[in-house]
Amino acid sequence: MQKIKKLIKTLKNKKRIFIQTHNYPDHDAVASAFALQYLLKNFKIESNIIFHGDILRDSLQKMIDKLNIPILPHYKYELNDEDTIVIVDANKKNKNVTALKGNVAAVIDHHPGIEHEDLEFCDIRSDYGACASIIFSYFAELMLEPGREVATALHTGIVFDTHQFTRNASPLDIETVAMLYNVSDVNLVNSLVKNSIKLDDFRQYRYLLEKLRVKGNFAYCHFPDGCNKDLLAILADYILSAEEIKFAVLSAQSVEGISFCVRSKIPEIPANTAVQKLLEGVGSGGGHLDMAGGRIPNAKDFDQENIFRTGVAIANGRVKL
Ligand SMILES: [Mn+2]
Repeated sequence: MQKIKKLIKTLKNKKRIFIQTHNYPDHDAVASAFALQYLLKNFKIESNIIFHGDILRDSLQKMIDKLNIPILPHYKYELNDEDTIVIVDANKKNKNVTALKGNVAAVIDHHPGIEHEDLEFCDIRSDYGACASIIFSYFAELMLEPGREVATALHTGIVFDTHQFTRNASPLDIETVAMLYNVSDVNLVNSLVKNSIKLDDFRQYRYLLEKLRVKGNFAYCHFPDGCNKDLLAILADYILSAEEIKFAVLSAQSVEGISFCVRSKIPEIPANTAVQKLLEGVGSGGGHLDMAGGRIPNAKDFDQENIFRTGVAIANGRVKL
């Protein structure tokens, strides 16, 4: 049976359905939820899009506003045990997905992960650079055309998540965008991509350039006054754009302790194992080979010097990963 037919069958007779993105959703997560909602509606299955956390980037808020994406914080609905949840762009039991009331029936994700046995539907394809590409494959299976808004959202999600086809992009993502290209509002996509930061963010850029510590091919900076998670990721990519830097770590004070963003350009230093080594005993983290995130829940356990020393040792190959 086609994947999508199975999902539709799973959701057909459920009472209330919620499509939940990962916490602090990004463009890909919101686009995936929006497109899935549209697809289900075609089969007379109503659903609501929910998330936990905040919409951090103005660029994402602009996408939501311009495309009229009906996404709301989960507390706006009173979820109960009879509700059904579909998680997109993340997996059940992930640290970045708040467990809500209701039963998680389905997961659609492109991050490496396990298929939890209690799920009625699970579609994990880690060879895709964006969850939006997986969602579009359902449209293709059904020969269903996404409308202009949905096509624009999917197109934006793929471009952002693959960092304009430079990160984990597969031919599948490129083929998807090629198919969406004639339907989507390309000017809007380009404008969302090009205007991804605000003038006010330059304060954090200045701080970074002044305080960045570099040793060999390793770079580290801590933001004691905090830095929003999305901007931290943008700054980490920015540092890595320097040819000499191969491995970069940024950390920032946050309400949840200390947040980490790790980037690597070399296979010998997988970002996901490096972050675990860096936070060993005091926190946790995970992600991809080239990008990862982590957290030390208790700020008291954070030792900036130790992070720098460990980072240098990893970069030198003195610490086995
Ligand atoms: Mn994604």
